[in-house]
Amino acid sequence: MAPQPTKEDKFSFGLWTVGWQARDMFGDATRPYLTGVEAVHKLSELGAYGLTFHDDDLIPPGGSSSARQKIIDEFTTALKETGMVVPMVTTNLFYDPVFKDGGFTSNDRSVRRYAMRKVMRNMDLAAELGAQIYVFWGGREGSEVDFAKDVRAALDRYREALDTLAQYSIDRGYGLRFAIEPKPNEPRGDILLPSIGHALAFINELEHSDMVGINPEVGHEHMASLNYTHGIAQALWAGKLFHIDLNGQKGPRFDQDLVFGHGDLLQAFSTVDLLENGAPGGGPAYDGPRHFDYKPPRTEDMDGVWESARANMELYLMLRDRARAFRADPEVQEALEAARVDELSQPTLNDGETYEQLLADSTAYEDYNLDTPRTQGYGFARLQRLAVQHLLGAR
Ligand SMILES: [Mn+2]
Repeated sequence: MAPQPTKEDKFSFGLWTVGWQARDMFGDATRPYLTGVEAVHKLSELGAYGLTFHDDDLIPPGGSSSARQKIIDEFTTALKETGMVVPMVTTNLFYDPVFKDGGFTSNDRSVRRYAMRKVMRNMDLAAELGAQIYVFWGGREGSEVDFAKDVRAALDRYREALDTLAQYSIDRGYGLRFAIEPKPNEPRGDILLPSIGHALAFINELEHSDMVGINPEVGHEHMASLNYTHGIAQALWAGKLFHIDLNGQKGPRFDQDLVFGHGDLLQAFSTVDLLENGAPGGGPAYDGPRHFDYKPPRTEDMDGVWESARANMELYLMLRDRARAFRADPEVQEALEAARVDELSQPTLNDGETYEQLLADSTAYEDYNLDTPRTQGYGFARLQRLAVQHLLGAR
């Protein structure tokens, strides 16, 4: 029997995921429009605790302010009725043709000013709904023509926008924390802040860097052939894993947004193991929302959409169970010890040891017997075999 999600598991979905009408580059919508209210009720029934949205998913752009208010009121009522929350909100700075050269980094200054206003307006709503995280995915921030984009100036403008918006959140007492979502390409030929590492380096240059972290997406890192588990581990190491986008991707190709784990299942296992058991000494290393940013397959009707939403949560919970069993297995513990995984936590120098003392230690170099480390096995193969046995329920 597959595990059942509950609100304590903190699963959240983007309204643009289950609400995706499956319009793609080559074909029209295959599914009806889904309102925020319907998504809240259905996801709550399925065991999710939160719904996230872009400004334009919840409120179709171009409507009157009374129409906008009506949608917000009905949405708020649905949240109250179900106990669902809005942990994160984000802005659509990519769909409207005005953003064809980006929002914060468009060469056209007036577009940049409009983009900042659009974000501020939606930050007001985010705060009103109690969101704690505000995500920035700069899908149009980039170029196809290297000569057309002064990347250093673009990064200056990106920084200016985030510094200004951070100040806005502080001054209004919104308490939002920002999370940058890296992606290497698509829709732009090349996107700025293409990987977790680029984003982390950028954050260090911000005025309010303490309130800015990242929102790494599985598929985006895999599109760049990078290891997602390693990426979020580095974000955790830097104290910057503010939010997470779980989905699946089959290697470097177009952004597939598959169900979580429906790409690299073994790496999804190590991701869940890190999130759930990766704190120093064990236990969850991350306590934020387990957010799914995926696309239900275009072949599906609404029943299939909810089936795929279930699949995300169910897979996460199955992997969480497997990861707990893996960690509790005495043979795995023995294999971890044999692989000297813990030894890496031991500082390389002795307590208080200086490089002078290291230089004076002949056992570290002059008398070091290289034969032993050259010929020893590390036992990692056994660990991987045990991991796969647990993943497939053979143990
Ligand atoms: Mn994606």
